[in-house]
Amino acid sequence: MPHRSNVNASTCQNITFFSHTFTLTHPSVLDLKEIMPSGEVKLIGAWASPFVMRPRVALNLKSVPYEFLQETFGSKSELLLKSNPVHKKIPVLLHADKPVCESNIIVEYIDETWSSSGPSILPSHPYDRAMARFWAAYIDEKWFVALRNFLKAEGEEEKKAVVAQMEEGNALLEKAFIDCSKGKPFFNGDNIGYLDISLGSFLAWLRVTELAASHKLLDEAKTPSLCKWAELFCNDPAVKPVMPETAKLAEFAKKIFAKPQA
Ligand SMILES: N[C@@H](CCC(=O)N[C@@H](CS)C(=O)NCC(=O)O)C(=O)O
Repeated sequence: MPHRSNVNASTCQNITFFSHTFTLTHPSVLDLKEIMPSGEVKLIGAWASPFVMRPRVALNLKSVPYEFLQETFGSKSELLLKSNPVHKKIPVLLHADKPVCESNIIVEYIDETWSSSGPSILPSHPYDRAMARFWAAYIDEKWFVALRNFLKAEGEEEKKAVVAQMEEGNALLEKAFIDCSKGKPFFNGDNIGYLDISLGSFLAWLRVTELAASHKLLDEAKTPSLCKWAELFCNDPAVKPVMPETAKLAEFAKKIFAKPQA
């Protein structure tokens, strides 16, 4: 078992031993480190995955130390296949070796399991919780699908149709932000919460898509609240250390979306 080094209480660090990265964040991490058996929390994932970013942000918010087990792009480890035999996808959280799958379910699990550490991730009122879950489902089922289609779209007509879909989605999310945030900086109010994590984890891919297409998808003039929110989200201490760098992600995107030569 690799040894974990001591960490200055006020820093955020990624410490890599062999192929595993240990992410250590907020001040109270030292307290949790003392009471949690080492190796208790592991996350199977990959740095570039927006879905994996969700539990990483949630674990950071709760100051839970974890071992990051990175999958290699294009292959699936035995541990992944054994831990998520239904979908065979990342992320998978292993808590005392018990697997939890599906990013949003993992985020809820983290919130409930470490309820007394850090801010609440799900809103406290049942109606607000229902709305957060509703919009998170919309983001995965509709908004993200349009973003992915934009990357794959061929020809001007196809691109125009996807841009229209994205703009419609962004307008809905701008309105959802105004309703959910109630004048506060985040969907969840004063702190990052469920819906912030759900949408915010796609921001790096959104930037890469904008660069590749030379087209602004999140437009200051059309969605001013979302643009302001996006900046705050990216600069949050729970987010910054796990947000993929745009240039590195753009390189990775080029590799995975490269068309085979005829
Ligand atoms: N609904 C899943 C989606 C996870 C997902 O699509 N993960 C991708 C990586 S970004 C994956 O594992 N893909 C491998 C595959 O599709 O076989 C979640 O929210 O966790």
